[in-house]
Amino acid sequence: MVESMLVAAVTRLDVDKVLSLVESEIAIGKGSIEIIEETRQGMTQVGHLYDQGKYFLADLMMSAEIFKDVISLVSNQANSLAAIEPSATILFGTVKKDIHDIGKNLMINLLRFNGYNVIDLGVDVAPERFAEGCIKHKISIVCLSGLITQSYDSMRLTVQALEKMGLRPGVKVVIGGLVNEQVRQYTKADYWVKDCSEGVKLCSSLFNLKTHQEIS
Ligand code: B12
Repeated sequence: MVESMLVAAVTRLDVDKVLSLVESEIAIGKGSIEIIEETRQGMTQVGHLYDQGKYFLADLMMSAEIFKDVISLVSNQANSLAAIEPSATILFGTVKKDIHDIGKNLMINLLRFNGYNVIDLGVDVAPERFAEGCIKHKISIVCLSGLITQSYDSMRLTVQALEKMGLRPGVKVVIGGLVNEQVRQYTKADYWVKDCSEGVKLCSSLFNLKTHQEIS
């Protein structure tokens, strides 16, 4: 697969190039989800370079700043579309020991844009807080985000906390971030998703609602 110019510019942490590419992509009508996904692919490359010792923590932080700039450019575009009235409530948080929140915040914004009421518990959220939140807000879908290896144990403990409180199977658990089917099985979550577009579709099918793209 040929890497897009945007993916390459994010990988190089070339902020000026990234912003000019995003502006031209918006101008030619490229969808915001596509732009966000390409930016995310670039950040994945940044992660690999960090893993190989070619990039440092400051570079990870730089990639996070670039991502925020991209989001503010594409959200100007998205805000021009009419939002839908909130319909169903989802509880969302980054699990204990993990502080990555860019994907979580993005996913929450997209869910809100698609008409959901989302309660954001923040980052480093303990399993009991998810369980308490489910009871307090009568939740049927909990979304857990996690990007580091330790987050898998936190996700598993969160599912166990829901079980202990007698909340399963009424509460469905969706995991996202750096996860896959193996992680889903380990954590005993109900679903895993690879990106935000899958995430919105999944929540819509769980609530049996249409996504914004389908409606407009
Ligand atoms: C930016 C970044 C940081 C920033 C985070 C800033 C912030 N406010 O979030 C900072 C610099 C703080 C950071 C810190 C650390 N990081 Co970091 N970080 C990254 C990086 C480069 C990008 C992550 C990101 O934001 N991507 C963009 C977003 C949009 O993508 P996303 O999170 O995947 O989310 C998308 C989907 O997954 C989905 N989604 C996400 N969550 C959910 C949840 C649900 C329910 C749903 C439906 C969907 C969904 O929606 C999003 C859009 O599609 C990744 C590399 C990578 N491969 O991801 C490393 C990475 C995650 N970090 C890593 C590491 C090691 C660390 C540190 C331990 C480094 C250190 N030595 O201190 C610390 C961890 C601190 C902690 N306790 O959490 C490793 C983790 C390796 C591992 N397996 O454990 C990675 C993979 C880098 C690598 N080595 O390749 N990091």
